[in-house]
Amino acid sequence: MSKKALITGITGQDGAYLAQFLLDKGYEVYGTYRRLSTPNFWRLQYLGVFEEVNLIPADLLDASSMLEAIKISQPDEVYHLAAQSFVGASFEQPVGAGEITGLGVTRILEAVREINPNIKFYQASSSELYGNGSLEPQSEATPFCPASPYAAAKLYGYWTTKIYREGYGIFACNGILFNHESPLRGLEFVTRKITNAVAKIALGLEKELKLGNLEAKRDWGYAPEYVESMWLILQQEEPDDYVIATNETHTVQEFIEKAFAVADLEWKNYVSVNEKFFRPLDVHYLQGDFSKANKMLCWEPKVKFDTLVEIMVKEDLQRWQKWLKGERFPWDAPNYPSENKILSRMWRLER
Ligand code: NAP
Ligand code: F7E
Repeated sequence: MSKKALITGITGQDGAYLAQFLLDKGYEVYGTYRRLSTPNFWRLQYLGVFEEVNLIPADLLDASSMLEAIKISQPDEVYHLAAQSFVGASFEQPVGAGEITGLGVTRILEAVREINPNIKFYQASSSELYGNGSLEPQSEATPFCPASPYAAAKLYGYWTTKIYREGYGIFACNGILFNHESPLRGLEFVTRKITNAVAKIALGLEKELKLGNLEAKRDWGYAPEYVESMWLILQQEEPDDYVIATNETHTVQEFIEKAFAVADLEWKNYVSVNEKFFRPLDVHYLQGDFSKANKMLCWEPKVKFDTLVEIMVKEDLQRWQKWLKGERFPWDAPNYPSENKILSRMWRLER
């Protein structure tokens, strides 16, 4: 009999890639989605897996819907990926960050404990846990020092996962994943914001790109490779926590330089800095030491920085070219007026 997996947040970047990965492994895949005024299944459709997954309506704010999701799917493995995942927005809605990204973990773990404590549980922990606490590459042993409401909520989720492992004997694991990107990345994250803008500028659809802190350093990997690590983590004999990263670090400016170069454009002619895109606090340096994952899971990243940027720019260019020729396909960008245009219409209190 095939194994069953429940993915919370199946409509997101990682959820869609993980669904595809598990289907390829022969799993029966269930996923939670939340009701939105405009349904958001484009990633599952883009990967051609929408017809193969089983969808369960659920919201992390509603414990009864989490319980229902576990009852319906009766999974062997739960991959808890749903969260309010945008760090910037967590400063605007800090209580929501705690409720959804933090307490949401307890809601689903309680459902697991009540219905079947033998279910294996993966928690989507994050390199944001490290904040600005270390000037050395971060490993499982590096102390956490969160620098946003998002990171504080993820720290709560991280510890809750360990507590359910040690206190209740649940096979519960943290994947401490560093930034991972792809053509399915949300448009407000800096990488996709850049690659989508580069494509539009190259095709004469846009003239400029406004960004915030260009000096922040991130360890950027390729999302399809990172979802494999989630599965590997749950296939081990013992539950444990693992850093997943590339061990390379690059500034936002380096990403911009490379992305514009892929389209034969000079970035300085188009990019400006706008303070609206700065956060009250930012994480300055992330570089992950994935040696434990390499040793225990035999996992290593293959797609590195230059290739990642090329994949993303080329796919965004291709999509806009097809669009201009009149082709229609599931995709987020055409309905997005650009963040700058949204921000120019947005009211908020001065911080
Ligand atoms: P994403 O694309 O933003 O997807 C997040 C998912 O969570 C979406 O399916 C979203 O649904 C769902 N969601 C949001 N609020 C919810 C709620 N109240 N109830 C139920 N579902 C809700 O994020 P991602 O990049 O795939 O990341 C997956 C997970 O890994 C997240 O927990 C993120 O914090 C964590 N993480 C990501 C990275 C990274 O670099 N990508 C690194 C470390 C950790 P909608 O589609 O309806 O919005
Ligand atoms: O920002 C800077 C920004 O929003 C990266 C999430 O998946 O990874 C992600 O969080 C850096 C920051 O990702 C703009 O200030 C400059 O220093 O793409 P980001 P993030 O905050 O690193 C972690 C691991 C997660 O867990 C999260 O879920 O880029 N930056 N200018 C900008 N960032 C954005 N978004 N927009 C700008 O205009």
